[in-house]
This record gives sequence, C-alpha cells and structure tokens, in this order.
Amino acid sequence: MFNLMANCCNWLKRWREPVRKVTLIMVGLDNAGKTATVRGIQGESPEDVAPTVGFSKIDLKQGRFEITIFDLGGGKRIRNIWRNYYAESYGVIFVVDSSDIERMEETKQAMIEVLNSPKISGKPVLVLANKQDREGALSEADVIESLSLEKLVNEHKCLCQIEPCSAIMGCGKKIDKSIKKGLLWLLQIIAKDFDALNERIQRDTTEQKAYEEQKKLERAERVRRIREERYFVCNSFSITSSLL
Ligand code: G3D
Ligand code: MG
Repeated sequence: MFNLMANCCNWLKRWREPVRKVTLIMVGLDNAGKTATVRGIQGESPEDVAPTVGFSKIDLKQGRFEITIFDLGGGKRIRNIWRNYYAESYGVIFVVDSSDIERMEETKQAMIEVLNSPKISGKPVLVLANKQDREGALSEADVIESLSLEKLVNEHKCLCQIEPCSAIMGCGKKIDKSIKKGLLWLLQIIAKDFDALNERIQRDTTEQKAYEEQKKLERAERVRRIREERYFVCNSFSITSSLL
C-alpha cells in the first residue's frame, strides 16, 4: 500500500514537471559510431550507416524532455563546425571507438578541444566507450587512462560519466542498456541545474547570434567593396580603350 502511494506521488511529481527542451551535441572522431548510436536511440537500425556529411539533426522525446541531438561529422576537416553548436548545447555526448587504439591520441586531442571551449566548460559530458563487441577493445578504465579523462573533466569542471557500450547491439527498446543509462544520466544532471544552464545557454546563443550577424555584415561589406573596385577597374579600362 505504502509502495503504491509512493509510486503515485512520484508519477504525480513527474507529471507536474515542465516540458524541457534540450539540445545535445554528439561528437567524436569519424567512424567512432556516432550515427549508429543516434540511429539506435531513434529506434532505427544502426547497421549500414553512411558517413555523415556535415551534420544531422534528430528530435526525440524522453519523459518530460524534448531533445534535439546534433550528430556532427567527425572528419578532421569538418571538426571545426562543432564549435558552432557549443553555445546552444546543454550537454555533450562524446563517442569513442574503443577498438581503435591507434587513434586514441587524436581522440584525446579532439576531446581537449571541445572541453577547452568556454561555451562547453562546466557542462555535463557523457563518454560512450563504443565498439566493446570488438576484440581488443579498450576497457572503460583503459579509455579513461588513454584520454586522461579524470584530469581533463576536473580541469574544466565538467561532470562526466563513461559508459562502455556497443551501438550496433540493437535499437529502440533493444538498444544497449549502457547507452540508455548514459543518456538518462545526462538528462538527470541537466534537469538538476536546468535554470542556471538554461540562462547560460540563452545568454551564449544571443551572443553567438550577434557575432554571426556581425560577421555576415562584414562579409557583405567586403563583397560590396570588391564589386565596387571591379566596377571601377572595368570602367577605367573601357574609358582608356575608347581614348586609344
Ligand atoms: P560516425 O558517425 O561516428 O562516423 P558511424 O560512425 O556510426 O558511421 O559508424 C562507423 C562504422 O562503425 C560503421 O561501419 C558502423 O556500423 C560501425 N560501428 C558503429 N558502432 C559500432 C559498434 O558498437 N561495434 C561495431 N563492431 N561496429 C560499430 P561501416 O562498416 O558501415 O563503416
Ligand atoms: Mg556519422
């Protein structure tokens, strides 16, 4: 009886919680398994994924959360687009290919770059130590050591959880439990500090939009000047030719 009442109270509490819109970024090197992971979360087959060109955006619901995940391409040349999404991100999902030992240093450098950003520092980070099904994959402890994860997240005051997992194990309800557990952890941390985090995100995104607007104006001004110069050169050329 007591249990039933407690369950009812919990349900009522959850029902009264406001709907929260949350944006997350999913980053990590190319081939780490980011797209396979989001597809699994979405309930789609994680097999036969094509390399991500640029980014893809996924919307889903989890309890009282409306989540947008940006699955960002991880190739070396497009990694610099990640920073465009930092301001609006409430948390980070960093996917690691635990079986690719040769690229651990590159993975570590990519993670340092992400956490070094003032728009990310202090936000929660979920590390998915993916491809655990592969022979020779590093264990959770080895991934922590290879990435100097403890030092890194402490330095940047990021709460962090690591989950060893396999994105290709299943999808939807059959998704690897560790991925689900990690996502719930991330949402729970975000919920705990939601108001402060939300305020920071509103401030940072307004700042970023103003910066982008300024850059756009500068670009337009540059183009206008180049056109003006070209017009001037062409005109003086035709005047000179007509005089000859
Ligand atoms: P990315 O989005 O991070 O670039 P993808 O990575 O999701 O595109 O995955 C890259 C390759 O790794 C894919 O194989 C995918 O099936 C595979 N993969 C992803 N997660 C796992 C996993 O947990 N275990 C194993 N064994 N493979 C995984 P292909 O062959 O399509 O390139
Ligand atoms: Mg991808």
